[in-house]
Amino acid sequence: MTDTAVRVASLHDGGRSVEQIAADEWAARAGLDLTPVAVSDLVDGDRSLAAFDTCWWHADEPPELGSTADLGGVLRAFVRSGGGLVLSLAALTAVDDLGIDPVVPDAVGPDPDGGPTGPLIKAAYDDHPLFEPLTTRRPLTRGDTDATLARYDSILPERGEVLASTVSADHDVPDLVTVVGWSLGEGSVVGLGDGLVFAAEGGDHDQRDRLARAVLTNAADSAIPERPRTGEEIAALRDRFEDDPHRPQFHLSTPANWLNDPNGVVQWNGRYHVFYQYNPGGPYHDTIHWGHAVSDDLLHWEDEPVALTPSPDGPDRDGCWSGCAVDDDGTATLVYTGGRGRDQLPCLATTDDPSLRRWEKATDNPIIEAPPTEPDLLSTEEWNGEFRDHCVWQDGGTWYQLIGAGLADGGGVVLLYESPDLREWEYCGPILSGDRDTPQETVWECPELLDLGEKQLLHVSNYEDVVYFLGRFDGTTFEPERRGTLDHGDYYAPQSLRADDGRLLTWGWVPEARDVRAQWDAGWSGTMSLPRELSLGDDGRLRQRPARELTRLRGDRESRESVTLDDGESIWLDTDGRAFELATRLSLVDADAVEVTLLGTTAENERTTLRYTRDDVLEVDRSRASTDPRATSDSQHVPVTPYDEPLDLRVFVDGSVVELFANERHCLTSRVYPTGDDATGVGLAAVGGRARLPTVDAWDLASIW
Ligand code: DQQ
Repeated sequence: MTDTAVRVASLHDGGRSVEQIAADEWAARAGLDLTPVAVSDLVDGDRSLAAFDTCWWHADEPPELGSTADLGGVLRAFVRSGGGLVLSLAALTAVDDLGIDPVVPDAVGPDPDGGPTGPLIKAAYDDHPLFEPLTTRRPLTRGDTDATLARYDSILPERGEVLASTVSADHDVPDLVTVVGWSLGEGSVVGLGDGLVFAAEGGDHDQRDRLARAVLTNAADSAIPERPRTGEEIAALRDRFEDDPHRPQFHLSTPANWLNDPNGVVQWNGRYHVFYQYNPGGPYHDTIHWGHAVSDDLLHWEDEPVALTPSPDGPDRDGCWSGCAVDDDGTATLVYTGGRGRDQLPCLATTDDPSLRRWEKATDNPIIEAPPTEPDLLSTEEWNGEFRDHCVWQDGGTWYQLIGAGLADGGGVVLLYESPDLREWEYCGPILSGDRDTPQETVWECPELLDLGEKQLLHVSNYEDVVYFLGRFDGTTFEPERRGTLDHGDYYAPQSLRADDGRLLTWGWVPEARDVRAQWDAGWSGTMSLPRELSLGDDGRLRQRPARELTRLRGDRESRESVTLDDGESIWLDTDGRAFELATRLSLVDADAVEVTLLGTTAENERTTLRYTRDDVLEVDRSRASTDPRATSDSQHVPVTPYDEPLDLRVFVDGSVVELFANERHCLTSRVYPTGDDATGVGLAAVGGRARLPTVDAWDLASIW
């Protein structure tokens, strides 16, 4: 349809404001066929929308529906029969009253920061007809205004699909959602709570005009993608990233948008379930739901529907944060942190659905009303008390729960509770505190206590690292004997399950190491580590191995035996690709270092270097890993077994993930983002002397999707 063939009804409730007059005048200048229509005429039945393609409600103050409550029925019928409804600025606040979405924007009012600003369009939608005429994904369409704007800040619409967030001057504000679409019958509703202002100075009018024209002329015809609900619909999101070389192929990853901590990991009726912190709104951390994936063999995963969604009236309104799953006498039960305003409190959900898809939240959530008063917990501008994340187990009929927290005078702490029934909890006190020498405001997040037989392992995530303590838990306190770091790279908030065969299997969140803008443009953020088997070695130290099942992903193999490299000598393997495993045993002999090049380009302008040095350090040198300035380039290090012993190295390279295991003890997971199509080279070199590599094996690894 051409612009002039589109008939637009411009809705007014009473007199027209300066902004509405400016909008109508703009439409006339732009040559749109626009007719003012009074709400009262529509409701009284004097007027019909049948002659229109699009109905535009542009309101710089929130509409008061009151006596015009029937308007919802009229507008919904119009959309269902193929019309397009555009709700701009404060008109977006009417979605609840109009029966379009029960969740209304929570950031309503003039922009406290002023312009210039505009929609930050999701990468998946920048060629959608609503945005296609724009020349950038970040158009600064609006200048300064005191009109009332309507945006979703700490919540998301329940039914609508997020199409755009906010760009402000030169930075992205992904958590301020401004453009939402709803598909209703044959038609669509588009809400633009910000971005279109006609009576104000400033802003890029060319981009604004393109946006307004595209939305008004295409709202009726543009299929708005439904918010994905079923496992199949969620899985279909993965298709968008088929050509993304940074996308992992054999790591459990988010279908799209955002993933952080693993949650509720459990083997239930034989199947492995991994839930995870998920934001369906986009690739940024906010409005956290629980995503869900399931596997029969620990290798191949299927996407499941979102398991937990914040309840608009519940204590988890702002997010369902991390938690765990337990078996309560046959009933699968989740204990998680609900966030609302400045409170974060424990909540519970149960299911009798064997697929663990449908969960019912306890009606008396939160199950603990407030953090304890002793010790004095850290409060921040954001939180009344830093008090979250749960590790729950049962022993002799009593339930125990650990919760992570921060101390007001610095350091992290793990708090213990007990309960007869998972609902009534009694506070017992801290089992361990520490890290007082780290900067104030440290919280020990995601504590987990694991029984390794002779010893127990307690790990906490302290904003920087996953610190573990090996020692003994006597039921009241944890006595640490040894401290270490679970993984020295990009790895956080791990969680474990006890498999039916007795193994302890752990996954950690592998965050991105590129900036917010790059994550937005990628359309996805975050992946899980490989599943790892944790155990205690004969030497009383922690062992971490990639789960044994992973060898089943191995395909074509390249092997070299008894490789000796002289000083300065290097060899290149034939292996190329971005999803492979490299396993080698190496001895320094008299070399200062052995270097393993990964993801190297032929021009050598990009390469990631693993460097094993005589100082007993394994380094991941990212200084030349990528020419993209948005990627982190610092080096990461892990101390390893002394150099006079051979080092057994298993390295898993998967798109942008490099996950390495040294001597089944030391782990380092790294993120790198080479840009070259030919960044697939794998090489080995000795530096400062001779090195020996008795075995070198490389396998292509199959995709798990
Ligand atoms: N992530 C969750 C919190 C937890 C943090 C929020 C750790 O529950 O403390 O997404 O990454």
